[in-house]
Amino acid sequence: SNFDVTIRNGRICTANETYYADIGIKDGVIAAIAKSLPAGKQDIDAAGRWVLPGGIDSHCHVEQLSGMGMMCADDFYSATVSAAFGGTTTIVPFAAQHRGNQIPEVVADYAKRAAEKAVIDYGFHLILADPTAEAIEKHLPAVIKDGITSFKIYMTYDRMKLDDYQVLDVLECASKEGALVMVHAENNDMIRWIARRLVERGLTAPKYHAVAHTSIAESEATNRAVALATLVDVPILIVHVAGQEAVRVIHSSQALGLPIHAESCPQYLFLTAKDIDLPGLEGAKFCCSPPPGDEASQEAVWQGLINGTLQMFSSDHAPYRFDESGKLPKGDATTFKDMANGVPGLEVRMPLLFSEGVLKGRMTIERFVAVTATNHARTYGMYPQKGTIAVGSDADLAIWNPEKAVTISTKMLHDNVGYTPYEGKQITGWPEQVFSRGRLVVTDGKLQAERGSGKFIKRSTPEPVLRQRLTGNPNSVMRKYFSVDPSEKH
Ligand code: DUC
Ligand code: ZN
Ligand code: ZN
Ligand code: ZN
Repeated sequence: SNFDVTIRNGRICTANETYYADIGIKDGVIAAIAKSLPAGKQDIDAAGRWVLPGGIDSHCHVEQLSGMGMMCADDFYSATVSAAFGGTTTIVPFAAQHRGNQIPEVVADYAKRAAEKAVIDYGFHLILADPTAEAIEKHLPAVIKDGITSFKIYMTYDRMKLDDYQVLDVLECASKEGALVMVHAENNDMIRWIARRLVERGLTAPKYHAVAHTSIAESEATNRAVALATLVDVPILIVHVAGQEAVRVIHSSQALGLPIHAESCPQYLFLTAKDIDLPGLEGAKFCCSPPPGDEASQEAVWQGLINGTLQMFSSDHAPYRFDESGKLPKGDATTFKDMANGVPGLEVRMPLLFSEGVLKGRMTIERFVAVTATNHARTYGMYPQKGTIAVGSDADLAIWNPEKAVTISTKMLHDNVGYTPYEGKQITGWPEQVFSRGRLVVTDGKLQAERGSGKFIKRSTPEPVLRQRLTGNPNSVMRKYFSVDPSEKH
C-alpha cells in the first residue's frame, strides 16, 4: 500500500467524538481515516486500545532560569523524552527574557538549544521581563512574525514583575500585533508582606510558602489582570489557576462575556496544602507557585476543567532537583523564600488525568482530549496541524492501553528531577505507542526517536485574538480612541 503506517481497529477519540476506524499515515501526516484501510509498511493493531491525539503541553519550563534565577534540571532532550513517554507530542516551553536581555538574542539562544536536542515538536512563548520601548515597538512584532505568538508576563517576583502600566503596554502591543498574553497573577506585595512577618517570627519551613502565597493574592491579581485586559479590550490567559477564589473571578468574568481564558495543572487536582507540610525541608519538593490550596480549591479546579471555565490542562513542569543545585540552594540556611518554585509533571500529566478523570467517570474522554491537546492547539495558533485526529493533520498520536496498571515512581520516569510529588500513586492507563509526525518515538517503554528530530512549530495568530477582533467591545477606550487598526476612522 502507499501508507507508511496503518493503525487499525483502534478506538479513536477526539475533542468531539469517539469511533472505531483505521488511520493511514503518509509522509508524517494523517492521509486517511476509514474502516479497513490497506496495510501500511508498518502495520499496528490497536484493538482494545484508544488512539488519542498526542498531547500538547503548553506550559512547561525547560533549560530555563526561573524568576528567582535557578536553572531547570531538564534540558530539551530529557524534557522532550519525558513528555513523549507520557503521551505528549508537542511542548510549548518558554524562551525567558530576564531584565537587560535583548529579546532577539534570547529567542535565538533557546531556538538553537532546542533544535539540537528536542525529540518531539515544540514552540515557544516569550517571557517578557523588560518591556522597553524598543522591545514593544520592534522586537515583539518581529518575534510574532517568527511564530512566537504568545508572551508570559509576571505580576509577582521582584526580578520579573511588571507594574500595571507596563502590563497595559504589553496588552496593547499584543492586541495590535496579534499575540496572546499569559499572566502569572499573584499580588507581589501581599506575598512579600506576609513572608517577611513569617520569617521574622522564625516560621521558615516549606509549609509557610503556602501561607505567604495566600489565595487572596492570586484572586486579587487575577481580578486586576481581568480589569487591565478589559480596559485594553484584549483576551488574556491566566496560567496555573490554583484557588477557588480565582476560579470564581474567572468564571464571573466569562459570564460577563469577557475573553478570559485559563489553564490549570496536575498539582492543583492531585495535591493540597497538606502535602507541603512535611518534616524538615522535605516539603520543598511540593513547593510551587501558586501553591495548591485546600480541598475546596482542589474541587473548584476539577469543576472548572470539567465545565469549561478552565480550557487547558498543562503540567507547569518546573523541574528542580532536591539538592544544593536545585530546590535548596543555600543548604541549612534555607527558608521557604529560598526554595525554587515548581514541581515536575511533564510525563505524568496525561496519565494522571486519564486515570483519575476519565476512567473514574469525572470527565468524558472528549473533554480529556480537549483539555490536554485540542484546546492548546487552538488557543496558541497550531490548529488543525496539531491537536486533533483528522486527514491533513500531523500524525501526532498516542495509543493508550486503558487497562494498564501503573504505580507512579520516579524510577520509571524519564526526566532528570530525581523525585515526583506523585510517588506511589496507583493509576490505570498509559500510552504505549507514541507517534510524532508519523515516526514511532516511543514503543513499549523504549525510546526510538533521535536527538534533534523535533521541529520548531511556527505558530499563527491565537484563536482568542482572532475572535476578539470580531467581537470586541466597540466602546472600549482602546477601540474608540486608540484604534487597533490605524485605518479605521472615528
Ligand atoms: N510560575 C510558573 O509558571 N511556574 C513555576 C513557578 C511560577 O511561579
Ligand atoms: Zn507562573
Ligand atoms: Zn455560570
Ligand atoms: Zn510555569
